[in-house]
Amino acid sequence: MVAIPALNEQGAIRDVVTGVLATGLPVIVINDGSTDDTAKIAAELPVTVITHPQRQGKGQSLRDALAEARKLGHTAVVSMDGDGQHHAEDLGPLLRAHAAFPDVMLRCAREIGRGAPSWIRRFANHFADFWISWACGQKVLDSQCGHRLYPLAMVAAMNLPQSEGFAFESEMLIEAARIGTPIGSIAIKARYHAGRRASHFQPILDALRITRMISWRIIKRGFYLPGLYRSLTRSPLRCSP
Ligand SMILES: Nc1nc2c(ncn2[C@@H]2O[C@H](COP(=O)(O)OP(=O)(O)O)[C@@H](O)[C@H]2O)c(=O)[nH]1
Ligand SMILES: [Mg+2]
Repeated sequence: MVAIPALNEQGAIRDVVTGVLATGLPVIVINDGSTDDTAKIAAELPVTVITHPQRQGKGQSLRDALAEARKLGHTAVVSMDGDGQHHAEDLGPLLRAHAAFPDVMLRCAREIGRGAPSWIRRFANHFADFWISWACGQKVLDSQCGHRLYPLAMVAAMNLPQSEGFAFESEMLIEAARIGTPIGSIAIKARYHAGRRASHFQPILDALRITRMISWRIIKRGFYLPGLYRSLTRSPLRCSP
């Protein structure tokens, strides 16, 4: 099942959803208190919709999607942004990688034609990758990419992170690694569309939440120096089919 968190995505949600439905996969849209026409558009499409009357954040939206997918008996959830940044054409390779590596938590890593729109975003991405890799004890590529595949057996085995907003996705990687899940990626093309709405990522609040969560995780493990060593010396797990 493909989960699409959406906060005010009236401009893109229809195309994103129809692109996924064309692959034959079922879709769940989590409309997180949008104040535009996102709810109306989602209701017109053959998808499951979870509606939050008020914004609860990307973390809660993904937790709801994981719970719903488990209830419906699915074995994995693919998360995909609702703004058109992720493409349905990457779903085939992602699912093939999952068939070959069913126990791996997979992410799409923007490795082909990488070049974030600004140097500050590029720096922030590398900075996040370094700390998250340390906390995971394995090298994690493009840790901030939200196009991922969560095996639900893994989700059932973990203490589901309760962090808010974008920090949830970072903590999922760290908690997955803590219970022994290999973190792998497939290489996808980076796509940045110009002239789109401003990011919902709040540079200070979200970066602070993520930094606080990661530091606490590392401190709790006594600075986890073996993890730092492994993250610096071992190659990342690449699962491209
Ligand atoms: N449900 C929910 N989705 C959110 C929230 N903030 C962002 N998103 C969704 O998460 C995805 C990524 O957000 P975006 O602002 O594009 O972040 P960026 O791509 O990192 O700049 C999009 O599909 C958004 O609609 C939120 O508070 N709640
Ligand atoms: Mg985006």
